[in-house]
Amino acid sequence: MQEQLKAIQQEALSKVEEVNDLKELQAIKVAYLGKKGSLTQVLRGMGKLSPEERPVVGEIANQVREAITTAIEEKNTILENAALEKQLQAESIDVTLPGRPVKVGGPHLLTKVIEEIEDLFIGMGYEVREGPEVETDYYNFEALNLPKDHPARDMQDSFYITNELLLRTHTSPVQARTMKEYNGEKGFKMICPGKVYRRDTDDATHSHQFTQIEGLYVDKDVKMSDLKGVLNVFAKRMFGEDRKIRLRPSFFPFTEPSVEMDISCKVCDGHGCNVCKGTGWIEILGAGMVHPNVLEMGGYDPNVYSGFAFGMGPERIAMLKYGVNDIRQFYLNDSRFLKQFHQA
Ligand code: 2U9
Repeated sequence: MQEQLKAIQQEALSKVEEVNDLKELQAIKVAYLGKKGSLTQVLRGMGKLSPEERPVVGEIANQVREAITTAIEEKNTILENAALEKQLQAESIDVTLPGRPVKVGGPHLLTKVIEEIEDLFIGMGYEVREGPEVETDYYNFEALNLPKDHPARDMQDSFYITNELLLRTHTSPVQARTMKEYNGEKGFKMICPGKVYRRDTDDATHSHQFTQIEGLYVDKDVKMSDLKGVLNVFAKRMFGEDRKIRLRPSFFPFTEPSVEMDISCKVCDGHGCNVCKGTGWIEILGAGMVHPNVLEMGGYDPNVYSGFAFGMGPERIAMLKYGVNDIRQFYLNDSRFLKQFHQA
């Protein structure tokens, strides 16, 4: 049995020497020292030994167990350190390496222009209102003097959801809702920015979804000159103190009289160029005095109250101000296009 014990020790130590994997090392431990281990097996035979032999063999058996246990623990430490070192290597960060560029975003050009216009009117005492994009036919059309069979409805080809619900074609319904809310009790000034939808084929100047900012000022004795004054301030603040404005007669079902406002062309300073198609003027927005029918439907007595309204397309203003020649660029989310305006 002593030879057996020596052989087991030899065999175990050489296996421990060769092994390079913690799991395999664990398996060796079980194979030799475990309940069914070969050393344990031999020791079960000690009962058959003579009383003289037992302490000798017992001592050798303990030495063998000690030697195998120690060798396994030392090898375990070596393999664990090697595994840690390997992990540290794998996880080591070369701090001298350049960092990954963190792409910093920025406000979308349209957001910037809309906020610029909002700040301008907030500065003139206007409140900013928002409203539902899924609108009723009443507030999108009827309340704006566009009864069911009115031809102008076709001008605003619409995405109907049901006979009574559609994607709003302008933000005017929000003004109509606000009038209803104040219900002729008091005057107010508001602007309403937001997305609107028209069944249009997208091209460089048209998009089925675009934004609008409309405004409304209702009070006693609001005059056309008030409108002209506000539009003049708007034009100069948005496009430069040197710009001149011009109001041309126009028509909208919800305003009477109606005008379109032009600003003098920056490129040719009004002398005529291809940007202003030789006119020297660039059309910016539409406006007018609120139609008495619209005041009435809003709960305002047109003999007591009057008002002016205006409407503009922020995409158009951004295209003019930043030289963008295709409205679709605003929606393609092409970072090469968008990041140009981060510092603008
Ligand atoms: C109420 C009363 C009157 C809003 C107005 C315009 C003129 C206008 C166009 C601008 C660019 C539409 O997107 S666009 O093509 N809008 O020119 N909008 S007056 O008039 C109102 C609105 C609400 C209760």
